[in-house]
Amino acid sequence: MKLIGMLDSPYVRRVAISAKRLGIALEHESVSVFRQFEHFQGINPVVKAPTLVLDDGSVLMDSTLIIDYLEALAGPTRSLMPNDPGPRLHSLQLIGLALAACEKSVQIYYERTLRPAEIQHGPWLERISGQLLAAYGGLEQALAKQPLATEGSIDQAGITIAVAWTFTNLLVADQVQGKSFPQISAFTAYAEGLEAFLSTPVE
Ligand SMILES: N[C@@H](CCC(=O)N[C@@H](CS)C(=O)NCC(=O)O)C(=O)O
Repeated sequence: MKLIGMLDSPYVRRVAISAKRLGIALEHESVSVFRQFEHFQGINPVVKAPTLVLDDGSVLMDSTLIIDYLEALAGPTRSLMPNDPGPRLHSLQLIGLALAACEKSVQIYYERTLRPAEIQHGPWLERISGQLLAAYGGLEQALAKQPLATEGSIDQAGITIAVAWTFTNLLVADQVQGKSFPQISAFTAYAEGLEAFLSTPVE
């Protein structure tokens, strides 16, 4: 199976890291959705990263759906998600916040880099900046109340939070200040030191 997309995408990176933690080997082809649009289109006409190309040539897109499929391949003993409904709901809530933070970071970046400066829309930027801070604020509170496990382990919520925070700090660092989010910063520093993260660097 081949994972298509660049590791500067938090969605691609969370799939690549999850696959490693699930013990699933993926080939990786780093294709840019912008600079290599036509090549990407040949693989997936919708041009969304990540795209997973299966061994029979069929295609699956969206990081959460790809991870769901990888989880099914890996089986329940290797799962990165808690099984019981209560802890699972908590994990899903954290993942939802982290994915919203990724989405808002991407929107801010696209607004700044893809739209000509003279037609950038201030109220829209203000709205998505507020949403980004709300997502990280929710995560910070949740981690302060119930820290994520460390000591060598990491689950899907942890992977997605750390990937999101690294991404936001690379792309739109001015939007967030580490000192306002000490729990998220400390957890990300821990996660980025794990082998699965170190061997999956942002391109
Ligand atoms: N919900 C999707 C979001 C994927 C996404 O937006 N990827 C970006 C790259 S970071 C992309 O494909 N951008 C190109 C486009 O949307 O045209 C997921 O989780 O995979």
